[in-house]
Amino acid sequence: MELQIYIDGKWYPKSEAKISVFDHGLLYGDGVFEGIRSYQGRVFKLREHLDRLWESAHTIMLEIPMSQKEMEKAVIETLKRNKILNGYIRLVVTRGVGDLGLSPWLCKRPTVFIITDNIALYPKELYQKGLAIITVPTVRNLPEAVNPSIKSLNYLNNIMAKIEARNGGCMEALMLNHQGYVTECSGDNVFMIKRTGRGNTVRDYLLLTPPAYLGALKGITRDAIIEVAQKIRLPFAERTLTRHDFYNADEVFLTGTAAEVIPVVKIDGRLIGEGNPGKITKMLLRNFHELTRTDGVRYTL
Ligand code: PXG
Repeated sequence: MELQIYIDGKWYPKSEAKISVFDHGLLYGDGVFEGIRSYQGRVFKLREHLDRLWESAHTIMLEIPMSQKEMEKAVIETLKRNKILNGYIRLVVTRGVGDLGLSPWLCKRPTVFIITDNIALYPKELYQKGLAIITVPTVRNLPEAVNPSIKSLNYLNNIMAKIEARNGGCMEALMLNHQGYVTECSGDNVFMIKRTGRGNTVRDYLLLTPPAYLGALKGITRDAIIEVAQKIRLPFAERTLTRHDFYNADEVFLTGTAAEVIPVVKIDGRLIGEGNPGKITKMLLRNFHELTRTDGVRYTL
């Protein structure tokens, strides 16, 4: 059976799931979206994703034409129709169909669509060996322009970064803000760990990540990792961090819905720690997986 896609209250087979060329989501990138995971029939942090979607929409003055409860039902129904227990969910709300001018108020009704699919996991060896990343020339969008905390359909800033990383032989880009401080990667948040004591217990380490206001998305996985750190009593702080701080970290990792937690072992040619995924990163990943088994909105097929 073909994948069934939700568009504005109805489901269509993938080959017939189409949006107008006059939709401002396409013409101007005028819209917002979310990427969500489900694990064993639990939609991980669904409420948090919906809150973020509603916040993004509120900032761009886009009124989502349904309630959060209705959206939750539509997501779960789409998963059920596709018989997906472990999957990826892409939720998109565009300004809708308008004319060839920018004017969003001429768009009559926002378009809502939901794609659920089986998740394309990253290769296992990435998690075992770790990733090499590279700082790219394109800086992260200024918070004073289009705030990176808005998960908008305008992803060119990140796509430029992704291209530059690939040109430099890496899969992911480390993005700085206009002042040169580390913000995040093209599709993931970034964390570092610094040993502060002898290293016998987690209390001897400090988990650090840049504050979102420097120019990062407030990642749901980022929040989940902070939650896990608190649970295992790993000290944590948000801090303004430079590339120098990251080069000299003991461990570095990325977080995102698709990637979960990916260890970083090289940045701009500098080895991080011993050049292998670190023990605190592994501990966080184990605890994160535990959280995905217990958290989230449940459904059955
Ligand atoms: N930063 C940015 C810029 C993102 O787009 C994250 C951080 C991580 O946020 P979450 O909430 O997922 O922990 C994201 C989200 C992809 C892809 O195909 C990645 C994202 C979104 C859409 C597609 O790699 N990452």
